[in-house]
Amino acid sequence: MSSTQTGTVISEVQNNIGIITLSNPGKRNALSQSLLMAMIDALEEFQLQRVPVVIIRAAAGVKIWSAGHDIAELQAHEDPLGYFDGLEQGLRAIQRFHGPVIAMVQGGVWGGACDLVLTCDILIGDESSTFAITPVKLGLPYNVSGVQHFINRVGINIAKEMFFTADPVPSQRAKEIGILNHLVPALELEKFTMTMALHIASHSSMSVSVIKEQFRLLSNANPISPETFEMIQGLRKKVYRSHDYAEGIKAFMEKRPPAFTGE
Ligand code: YXS
Repeated sequence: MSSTQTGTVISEVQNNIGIITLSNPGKRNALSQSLLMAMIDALEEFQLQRVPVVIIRAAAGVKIWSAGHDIAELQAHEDPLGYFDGLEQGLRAIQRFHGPVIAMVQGGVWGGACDLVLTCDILIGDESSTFAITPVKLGLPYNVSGVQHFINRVGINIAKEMFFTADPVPSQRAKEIGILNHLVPALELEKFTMTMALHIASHSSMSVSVIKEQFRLLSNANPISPETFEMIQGLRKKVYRSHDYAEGIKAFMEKRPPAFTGE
């Protein structure tokens, strides 16, 4: 078993299964540019080593799996989720990895990290896992592909409730609405997840890989007209140029509730 610690991520291979452990507890595994680049590097290395399945996890027993996008890296008046943003690059790296990426979750998953685990191919959590998508708490506009991820995963009505309330969805409800593939007792979580990973790895990796790519292409097959895309981008620009977004970031950094004005 080889193990590499790159700053905020530990990557290792166990029985030919790749394991990426988010490892920045002081910042609640916030998805900083450096953490995301380390995750992408680990996936690229696993791809080169022809590792068939990858598990993304946090350290055992954490209360927060990931606090989402690193708010300290968000810039008021700029698109927070542009195509080349680290989070978006990370989500695409997960989608394009040649084999299944399994998210193994204990603790709270917040904001962009919720998009990340929903972008993984399989999601397995224990009773402590919760899932919250939180742009409205920061006055932030989510992006087209991100909203689509949620609609694809939980359906439009549940996705609306998640986005509008920004409330953490507890594990039992997450299982009921399809966020979790499996809800497993904490003590069994690691064994259950590794057993599934090894089971998938025992099948034809070429067949699995091509079927994963078919899912990616079909789930993205929602053509919208250039005018519709430009309208969405225009609406998003109003939000990320707003007072509320600047206030959302400032309030978090000052550790106080935001004073939104709806402008
Ligand atoms: O004060 P220090 O230096 O110790 O740092 C504190 C927090 O500032 C830091 N931290 C973060 N830093 C950057 N980005 C974050 N998202 C973030 N979250 C936390 O970590 C240190 C410990 O935080 P603390 O004391 O609050 O820990 P806690 O255990 O009491 O509470 C854990 C959380 C996760 C409940 C709490 O930290 C929290 O509510 N964090 C923000 C969660 C959130 O709203 N995430 C969304 C980020 S924006 C995003 O992902 C998308 C763009 S969107 O908004 O669209 O969803």
